[in-house]
Amino acid sequence: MQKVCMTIAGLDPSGGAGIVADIKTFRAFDCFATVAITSITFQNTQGVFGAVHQSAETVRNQILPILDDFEVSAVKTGMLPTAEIITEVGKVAAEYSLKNFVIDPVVRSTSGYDLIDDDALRSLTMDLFPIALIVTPNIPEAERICRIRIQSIEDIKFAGKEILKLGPKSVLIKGGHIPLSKLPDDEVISVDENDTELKALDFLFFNDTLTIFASPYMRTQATHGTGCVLSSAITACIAKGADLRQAVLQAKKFVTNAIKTAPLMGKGYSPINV
Ligand code: PXL
Repeated sequence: MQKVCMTIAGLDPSGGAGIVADIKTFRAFDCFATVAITSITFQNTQGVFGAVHQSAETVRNQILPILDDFEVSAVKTGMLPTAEIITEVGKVAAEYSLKNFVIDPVVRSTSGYDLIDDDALRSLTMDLFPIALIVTPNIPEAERICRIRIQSIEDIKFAGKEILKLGPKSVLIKGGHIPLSKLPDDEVISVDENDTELKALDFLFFNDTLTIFASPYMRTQATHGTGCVLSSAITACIAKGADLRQAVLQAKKFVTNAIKTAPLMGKGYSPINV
């Protein structure tokens, strides 16, 4: 039986990120995709030019009929632009005892557009992080959440522990923004056998253990949607019963391959190949 996943996220009409990327990813993992749109953004591979956000009510009204009807095995959130939407998602999650809750704390687009205001970020960390199975910030997001600069593996370890204190069961800090040539001493799981010098390292903090996932660092313009695809791949794997480490490993393999095989499209950051 196909598992049902839900994404609560923004619409990127150009198809590279947001709910379109999530739907394609759920499908690639043989899950059934359901969605609630939080915002309609205006963008292409070159930039984000604006957005019209939904209200708390319209987000709730999209989600409830689905939860009343389907057994939803896992839920992910992407762009949650306002505090009122976040509070509402928290209420719905409590009312329906939503489990397997994956939070991609989307803060800014690849091209540098702020997708969430400060009030919303506060509400995200206070109201939603405590119910998350996993939170998946990249380096700039972890910096904004912890209000620190991250320049080393020590900084990443500090940030991981700080974010864990906000209440999620686990944290995955995606290190792709700082290519590293030297691997740390901790356990490292290699995602690709064709290892290169530079690594993109992702750091999973879970159950008092740090697991580091290494993949070759790829210099490419094809990065649009990587965060959305990774978190929805994790969501799908969790829905299908994988444990957290397995889910992250499979999701990371999927994203690495999607970056590697992406055809260059548009004039800016190409969508990855889902
Ligand atoms: O990749 C972050 C992201 C998430 N969701 C939506 C987006 C973007 C980046 O542009 O547009 C809707």
